[in-house]
Amino acid sequence: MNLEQLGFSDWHQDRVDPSQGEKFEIARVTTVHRDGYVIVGEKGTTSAKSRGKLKFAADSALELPTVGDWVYVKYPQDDSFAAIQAVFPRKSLLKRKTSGKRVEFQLIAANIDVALIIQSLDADYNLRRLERYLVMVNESHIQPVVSLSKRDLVHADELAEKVAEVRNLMPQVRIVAFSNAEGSGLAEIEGLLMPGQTYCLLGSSGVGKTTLLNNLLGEERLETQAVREKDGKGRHTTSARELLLLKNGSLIVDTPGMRELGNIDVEMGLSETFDDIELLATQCRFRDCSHTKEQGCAVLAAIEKREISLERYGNYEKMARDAARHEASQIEKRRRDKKSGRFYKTVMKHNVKKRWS
Ligand SMILES: Nc1nc2c(ncn2[C@@H]2O[C@H](COP(=O)(O)OP(=O)(O)OP(=O)(O)O)[C@@H](O)[C@H]2O)c(=O)[nH]1
Ligand SMILES: [Mg+2]
Ligand SMILES: [Zn+2]
Repeated sequence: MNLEQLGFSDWHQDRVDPSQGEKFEIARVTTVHRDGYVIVGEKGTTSAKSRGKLKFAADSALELPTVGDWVYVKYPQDDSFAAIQAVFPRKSLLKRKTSGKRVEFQLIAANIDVALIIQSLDADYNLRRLERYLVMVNESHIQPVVSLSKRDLVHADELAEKVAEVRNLMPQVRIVAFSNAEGSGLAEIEGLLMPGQTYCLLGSSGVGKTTLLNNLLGEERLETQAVREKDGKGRHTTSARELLLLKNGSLIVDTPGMRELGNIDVEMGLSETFDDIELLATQCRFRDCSHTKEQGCAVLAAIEKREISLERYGNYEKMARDAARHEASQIEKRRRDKKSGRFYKTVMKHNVKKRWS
C-alpha cells in the first residue's frame, strides 16, 4: 500500500521535514503496546520501538507516538524492530485528561478526518452531551457525523423527533440513524466512509461503537459486551485501540467510551464549553449579534454585571473566531479543489451517498 492509501494527505506532505525525509521512511502507527508499536507503511506491517532519544527528549506523553500518528522510521537490516525517529505534526489529536499527578494526558488518536459521534436512541440520548461532542470535534477540525444508534429500540415517530432536534441544533451536520441489531442504516454509514480517510468512533460506553465496527469489518473481530452485565455498572469493553483498514480502503479507530465527556479533550479545541454564554446569546436584541459592541447584547450585559468573567468571554470569543476561520478555510479549500479537479472527490466525501461493494 502506498502512503496515500494509508491516509497520508497533502497536509502532511506539506509538513515533511526535509532533513528527516532524506534519511528515513514514513509510516503510520496502528497500535500502541506497553513496550512498542505496530506501524504500517510501504513495506507493510512492522513492529517498532521508539528511538531512546525520542522518549527521553519528550517533555510529556503528548510528544510520543499514538494511534494514527505519522512517524519517521528506520527499518532494520535484519528482522528486528523498526526504530521510530520522530513524530509528524498532527492534523488533529484526540486526547483525554488523566487524574494522575505526572501524566496529564492520555492520547487517544491522531490525524482523524471524520468522527462518527455515536449516541444511542435509548437512555444515552442527550442533546446537550451531543452538542458538547460536536463543539469539540468541530474545534479540532475533525468533521462530525452524528450517528444515532440502536434505532431498533425506538418507534419511527420518536426517531423522527430526535433527528429533527439534532437537525435544529446543527443544521449543517450529517445525521445517520442505524441499528446494529437490525442492520438498518449500515449501508448509509458504509457509504460515507471514503478510501484514504481516517475515521474514529466516539461516544459513551455501551452505545454500540464496537458492534458497529465489527459490522463494518464483516467479522466479530473485536470484543463487545452487554451494558451492565458484569458488575451492574456498565463496563468499558474497549480498551486497546487499533487503526484498522476497511475493505473499501477507509481507515477507522474504535475508542473506549468515556464515562464523562469532560475526560476527553481535543487538541486545538477548548475543553470547556459555553452553554451559558450561548444561552445568553439567544437573548441578544439582534439575531446576528457578534457580542462585541452591539446595543442590547445580553452577553456584554452579563460581563458588565460580572456574571461572566472576562477571561471566559475571551475563550468563547476565541472559539467563535476559530470556528469562523475553519469555515472560511473549508470554503477556500472547496474552491481550490474544484480548480484542481478534486471537486468530485470532495463532493463524494461530503454529500453523495456512495455505496462500496
Ligand atoms: N438493541 C441494540 N443493541 C445494540 C445495538 N448495537 C449494540 N448493541 C448492544 O449494546 C451493547 C454494547 O455494545 P458495544 O458495541 O460493546 O458498545 P461500545 O460503544 O463499544 O462500548 P465501550 O467499548 O464500552 O465504549 C452490546 O450488548 C451490544 O450487543 C443496536 O443497534 N441495538
Ligand atoms: Mg467498544
Ligand atoms: Zn450579543
